[in-house]
Amino acid sequence: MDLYHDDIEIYKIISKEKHRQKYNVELIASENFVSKAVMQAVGSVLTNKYAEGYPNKRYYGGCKYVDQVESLAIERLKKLFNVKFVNVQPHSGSQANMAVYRALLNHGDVILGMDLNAGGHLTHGYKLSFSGQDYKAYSYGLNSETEMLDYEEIRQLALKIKPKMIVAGASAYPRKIDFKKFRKIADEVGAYLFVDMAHIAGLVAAGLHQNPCDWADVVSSTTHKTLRGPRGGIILTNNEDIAKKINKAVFPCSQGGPLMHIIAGKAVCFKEALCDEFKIYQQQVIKNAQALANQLMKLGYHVISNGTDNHIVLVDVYKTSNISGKQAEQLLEKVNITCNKNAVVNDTLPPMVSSGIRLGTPAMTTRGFKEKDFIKVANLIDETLKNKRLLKDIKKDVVDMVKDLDLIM
Ligand code: DSN
Repeated sequence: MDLYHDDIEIYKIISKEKHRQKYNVELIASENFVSKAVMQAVGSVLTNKYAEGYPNKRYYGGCKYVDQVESLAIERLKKLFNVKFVNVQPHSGSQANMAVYRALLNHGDVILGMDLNAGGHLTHGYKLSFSGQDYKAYSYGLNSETEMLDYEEIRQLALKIKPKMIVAGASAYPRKIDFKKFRKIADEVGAYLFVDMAHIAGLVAAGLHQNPCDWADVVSSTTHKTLRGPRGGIILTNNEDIAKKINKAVFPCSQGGPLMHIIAGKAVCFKEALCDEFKIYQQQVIKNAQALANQLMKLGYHVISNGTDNHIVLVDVYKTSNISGKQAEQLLEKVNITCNKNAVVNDTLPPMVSSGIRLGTPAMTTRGFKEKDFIKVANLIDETLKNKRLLKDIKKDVVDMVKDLDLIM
């Protein structure tokens, strides 16, 4: 039997989602399109297998092949980021981060991470996340003039609050992060440095951004953003003691059986990321983001920090066209451009409304977009937000840009 005959309802919904993905310009900065090989691995019989434990130390029989899969994933990941110890089992980025906290902190310890509204992540100390509830969390923001990280301000805050862990990394920050400077601050206050590189992992793997594994005590990531693998998490470190604690914090502390089909997909993704083509892809991701940012600035938009060094373009639409991020997201969805509302520095609107939109180039670069396409996308965004043409005519232009492109499925 197959899905069509077994469950026509789910089959039809998946078909609609496939159609949506094919005919939309996908600008969600944390999304991407995986290769057929990754898709085959995650849709394989490995989903049937229980394998609690680690390779050659399992709580189940019949693990000889999944041991090979996980060992390959581990070896490839170590090579990709030039690091000594890794864990490929976290089901997601948030679970990876939870394991890092559990491994290195006690309840109530002080942590210092980037404010969610400034571009940080829920798990970097937000009050509604376990990270803000189980630990005493403080946050740093951005310099309101440069709209970039201010390392001296972070240092002063760290000296004052004396965190046990400093968290670096972001979900909506368009600039390079200087992990070496974070290391210096962490050393000065005697804190662990934990880097969550989820957004930029692909850029790091391609050698285009600093490798946080060279500076941090521990690094986490997801595998599905710029890295272009299946949805999931990973943890990396060069410290053997920390590696042992991390392994225990993942299993049995916070997870049971690993998702072996996803781990196989991760292994395929790491192999792809080790190839030369991956570097060319990541270079194009950055060039495309810069083309998009420059064109939006030419059109009069306030792009946070006046540009980008990575895959993200953060635009203050409220300042430019007096519509909220929420309205912009909804309008753009009507013309088949998908993005998300996002808070900007010192946002005056509530988070569910926001002044900004976050745009990302990884997904459409995978589908073959180059700089000229992103200039066109900027123009279409502008026409939509400023109501310059009928939405149905703009939508037709958007669909024309994507209808002949492959969706790797
Ligand atoms: N929610 C993800 C993002 O969109 O950036 C981060 O986990």
